[in-house]
Amino acid sequence: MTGPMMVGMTDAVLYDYWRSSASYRVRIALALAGITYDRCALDLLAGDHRSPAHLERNPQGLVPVLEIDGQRFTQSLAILTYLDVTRALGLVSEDPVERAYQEALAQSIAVDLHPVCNLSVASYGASQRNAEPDMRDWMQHFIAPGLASFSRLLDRWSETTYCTGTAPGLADICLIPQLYNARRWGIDLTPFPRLLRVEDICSAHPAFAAAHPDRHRPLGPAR
Ligand SMILES: N[C@@H](CCC(=O)N[C@@H](CS)C(=O)NCC(=O)O)C(=O)O
Repeated sequence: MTGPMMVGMTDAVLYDYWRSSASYRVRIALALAGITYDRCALDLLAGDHRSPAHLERNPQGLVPVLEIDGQRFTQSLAILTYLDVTRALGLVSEDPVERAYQEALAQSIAVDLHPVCNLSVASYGASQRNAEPDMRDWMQHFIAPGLASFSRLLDRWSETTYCTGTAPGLADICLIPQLYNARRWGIDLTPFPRLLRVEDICSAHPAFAAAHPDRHRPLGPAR
């Protein structure tokens, strides 16, 4: 870890990297909210984010991480939503239609554009430059660790039925398609028994069953 951890009478601690755009988003929102914070600067190029201490903060090994209100949050969009709701920042419209369009606009960068440019993805891509491109290797390289991080994040919730409660939630809706995708690429799911139990429960739910790709597969050979 580089850079001093500036301790003072502040409201929060932000673990970030100066050039990280996800961290930059959170710094903007903190400033909009007038929240003072201690900054704990990690050096991504030195691998600080993969240290045991940081993996304890964020099993995904990414920045930003924000400690605030007695909580430790990861994921910049989740943090922005939290700050927006708790500090009334007005970052999105209250009108559901306008809000959906505004979120789509933001997500086009944060959810689609940004991930393919982040350090670990870009480094892996560059390291494969002279190798025969292998889709399966690529998928396995990212999906298995992604599911491992998801599992560790899920440890926050004691096991009930679905990921985070007794009714289907956002996490289930994202997990189930990803498990389907993992199987497609031959990823061994046995290290994730809890995810498989959630999958069993979701499979029995009519909404998940109705949405399964096999119910929507075009006629003819799979492509
Ligand atoms: N979706 C996450 C993405 C976080 C992310 O990718 N952070 C980058 C810096 S912008 C990072 O930590 N990269 C380290 C790596 O790729 O190994 C968020 O919005 O917080």
